[in-house]
Amino acid sequence: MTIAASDSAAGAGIAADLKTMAALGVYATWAITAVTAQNTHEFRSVQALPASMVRDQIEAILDDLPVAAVKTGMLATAEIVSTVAEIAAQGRLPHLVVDPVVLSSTRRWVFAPESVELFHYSLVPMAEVFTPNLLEAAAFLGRELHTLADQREAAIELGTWGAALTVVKGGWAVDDRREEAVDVLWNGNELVELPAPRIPTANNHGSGCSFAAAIVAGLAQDMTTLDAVERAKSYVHQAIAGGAGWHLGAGHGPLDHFGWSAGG
Ligand code: PXL
Repeated sequence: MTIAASDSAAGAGIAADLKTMAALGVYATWAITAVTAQNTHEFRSVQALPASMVRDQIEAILDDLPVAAVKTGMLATAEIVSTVAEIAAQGRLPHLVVDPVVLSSTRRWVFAPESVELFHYSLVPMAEVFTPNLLEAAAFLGRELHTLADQREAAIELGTWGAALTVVKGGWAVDDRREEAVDVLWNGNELVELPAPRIPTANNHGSGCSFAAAIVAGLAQDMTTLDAVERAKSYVHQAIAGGAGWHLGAGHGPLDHFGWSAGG
């Protein structure tokens, strides 16, 4: 299940989640938190649903379907964050992956500022995996992150928020590793770095959503957390490579979700 918002251009949000989960062989359900009006270069408006409607969707799914893993994406209001955290605290959201959607790839703020505390103290402690990108990590920590060393420190500090595994994604490059996208993983004990060559393309809209959705798919398939993250990295790398030459819209186009193969 994904708890996230719709993107009218179908590059990010629930569309990215559904395509990713379908490509990796799991059945996706969703609870929609908000509707956004956007295309590949403009984020025009957003309308959140009432938190009670988000709760209704989540409970309708949980009361009927065998939910194996859950992802959160854009949780448009503080009320929605606290509703989701409350359901998680009841132990009803297995293998929870929290992708903190703070900024879209068009750099527009899509996060309720008062949600930061709720994330820190209520939602992230329930998470198996927490996946901020560099900009989100910087926003959460209140300082800029410029180097791979900064990124490592950020993973360790955000790890204290309580997720079993914290992944600070390297899609927004640090200054000293421009040619690679290095994801830094911290499990409270050791740091693991997953590098991938950076693909020169503007078609990266929805890459963060797709990464978290791919992790959820792996957890639903009983993979270990590390295996699920490694496969997600490979999946997103291939999906970006597959769509790199596409010309869809004037801005950040989508990924190719369906060209993936397990062998690379
Ligand atoms: O990529 C983050 C994201 C998540 N969810 C929705 C979005 C975006 C970015 O634009 O629109 C709905």
